[in-house]
Amino acid sequence: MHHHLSLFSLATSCLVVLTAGVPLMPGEPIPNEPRAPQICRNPPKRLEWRQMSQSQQKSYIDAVMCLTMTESKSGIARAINRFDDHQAVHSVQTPNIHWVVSIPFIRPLVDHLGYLRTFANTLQGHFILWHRYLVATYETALREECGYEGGQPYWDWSLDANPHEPNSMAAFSTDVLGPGRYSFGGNGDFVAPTPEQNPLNLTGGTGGGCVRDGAFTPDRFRVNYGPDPGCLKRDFTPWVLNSFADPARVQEVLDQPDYASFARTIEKVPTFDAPNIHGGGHFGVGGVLGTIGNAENSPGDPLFYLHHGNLDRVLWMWQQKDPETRLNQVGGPVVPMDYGGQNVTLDFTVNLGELAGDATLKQLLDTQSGVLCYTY
Ligand SMILES: [Cu+2]
Repeated sequence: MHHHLSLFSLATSCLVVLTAGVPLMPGEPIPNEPRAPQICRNPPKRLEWRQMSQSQQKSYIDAVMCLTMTESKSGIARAINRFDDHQAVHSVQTPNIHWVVSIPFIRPLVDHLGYLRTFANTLQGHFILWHRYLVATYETALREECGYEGGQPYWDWSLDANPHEPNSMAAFSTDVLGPGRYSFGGNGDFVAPTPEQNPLNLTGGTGGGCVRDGAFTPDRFRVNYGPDPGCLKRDFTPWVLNSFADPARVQEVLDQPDYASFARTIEKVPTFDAPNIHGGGHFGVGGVLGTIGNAENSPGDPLFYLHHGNLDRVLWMWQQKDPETRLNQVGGPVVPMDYGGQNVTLDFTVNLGELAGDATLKQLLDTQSGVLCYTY
């Protein structure tokens, strides 16, 4: 059974918002009440997948499977279970839904680049902090609803990328993407994409079909949400992973002097000519046809949370270099790529629909603010 928002509860939450005086952006979904302040005690420590013991890896995979067997509560149509919920919230919060319809100059840009459609809250100042909140909310669901006791793992792809051998498949042959029952599995069978499926003309894909090994094979796991329900798909694209996940690209991000430039360098510009660490995990693993490279629905691949977990760790490491400043600083455009336009501020509010309370960017800067509670 699905949960549905009644008109009454919509009206009630709207009333709460108006009473609280929170400004509503045009086209924004109706916010929830802010999460009650909590104190962060015993923050779980997030580990690289290969730092975890086999039993820790098993308990993580078991908890993800548990989410897929727990009833949805996002209220989003076609989200069947709690795993789907997080994918669905990512999917509905795309820039085209939020902004493009009402901002004419962005429309031709999006239609031309295609890429902008690809990721929720992308190329905006709040991109990395919105994703921090999504990953942390998923981690909380694993812990509170599925008995997982650890932190959200991450995949440090910079350990595996080899920029000097762009065609090497070695980065895909580690224990992260291994074939074992408690690994994330490998490539899909080769499928040649049609031109319509590949508007950005990404070359070098080696897969495209269903994942045949690891924990998320078709007999155990199904992508329910999005335009392509069915098996989990991968389309390993080695040149993208090897160049985009290059340790030098990570260092370039860590060397940025302020939040706005940090945020911009993580994503760069929407083209494959500009290697950027965000695109590395998505297009290196997902290519043209893989789930994690797909449109709004990249969180349909459980590996999404390890990829974004690592991006979040890069943010955390950058913040640790100057916490006094960097736990109190945001920037970057409200509108995708609108550099020079309105910037996000510390009290800019983001939401995850019904999955969690609304949060300000200030609350999301600190991984132990109480709204968040984890460490690396
Ligand atoms: Cu992403």
